Amino acid sequence: MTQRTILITGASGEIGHGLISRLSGTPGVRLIAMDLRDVPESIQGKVESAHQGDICDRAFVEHVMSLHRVNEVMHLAALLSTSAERAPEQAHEVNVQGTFNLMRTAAEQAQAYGDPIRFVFPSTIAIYGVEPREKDTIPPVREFQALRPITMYGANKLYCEALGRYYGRYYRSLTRGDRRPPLDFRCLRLPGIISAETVPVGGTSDYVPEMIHAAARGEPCTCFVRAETSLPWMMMPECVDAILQLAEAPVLSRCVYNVASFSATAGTFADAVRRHFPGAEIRFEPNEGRQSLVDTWPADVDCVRAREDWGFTTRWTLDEAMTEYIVPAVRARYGSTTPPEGAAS
Ligand code: AKB
Repeated sequence: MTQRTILITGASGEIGHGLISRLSGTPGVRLIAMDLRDVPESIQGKVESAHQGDICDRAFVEHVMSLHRVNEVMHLAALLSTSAERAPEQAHEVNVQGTFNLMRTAAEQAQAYGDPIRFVFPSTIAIYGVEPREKDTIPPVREFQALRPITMYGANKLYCEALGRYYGRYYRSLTRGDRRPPLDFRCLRLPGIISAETVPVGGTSDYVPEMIHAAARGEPCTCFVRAETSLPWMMMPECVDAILQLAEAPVLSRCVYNVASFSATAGTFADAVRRHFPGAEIRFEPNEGRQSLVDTWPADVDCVRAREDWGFTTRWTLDEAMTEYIVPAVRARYGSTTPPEGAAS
């Protein structure tokens, strides 16, 4: 059986939780977790080894990678868009220098062992910069269009996509000869992600998960964007599916892919939340700063490439996601007593 030794950075974050829960116990898969924070016990029990440290510290990254002879990296650690806008220089350190440390170390290790390392990198819709006045009228954005991010986070991710393409395709092209490039780089541009299990921190698409979790806890919620604000979305299980589908796909001719399940406005989500949690108090009080970031992110993205090249599929529409995933899971989590939609009283 092929042995996959997967290093997961940002293991204590939202996607890290989802990925580790899904991969843990898979035959032939060894999981190595890395995070700046303490890796919680719930995760430690699911991985072979957990390391607390900073991806900006190159010696730490080298130590962990050489200790385990990693052959796959899923690099999730990053400062998200709102956090990055509040501390742009620190974001650059983590999002660019940290990513460079990982790619460079992985490339060196790949060369030492003569085997490319697969490097899976979640990018984001924040790498796009559409004209706000055209946002709702242009067709779903394709991978090569509107690459004009206005945030530090978007700029960092777009540059790291280019860095990954370099290590995966063009590394030392003048002197490499017949040797393969050291990384097998694969990147997905994620939309807003909604998890029923965890609440995001530091993102600008956090307004939807915030309203869902607040409603399930019976707390009021103030949405920081206008009700008509539209973005592409996907549920956490679909995000984990997509990362694994991409990681497990055979050789690919391209390395960057849009993925999303559906597009919806904040108001549509608020209506859906109110249907399932009739007492939900959701008010719209746009924060002009955060609104201006989201206004440059596309209302929808074109996912044809991902569907054609590696069979990307989604599970749910918004209504199905609420009924089949979000509502049962958040009710189980918070023990909400609000009757489900349509239930007899
Ligand atoms: C954020 O809001 O920063 C992220 C993203 C869209 O990449 N969720």
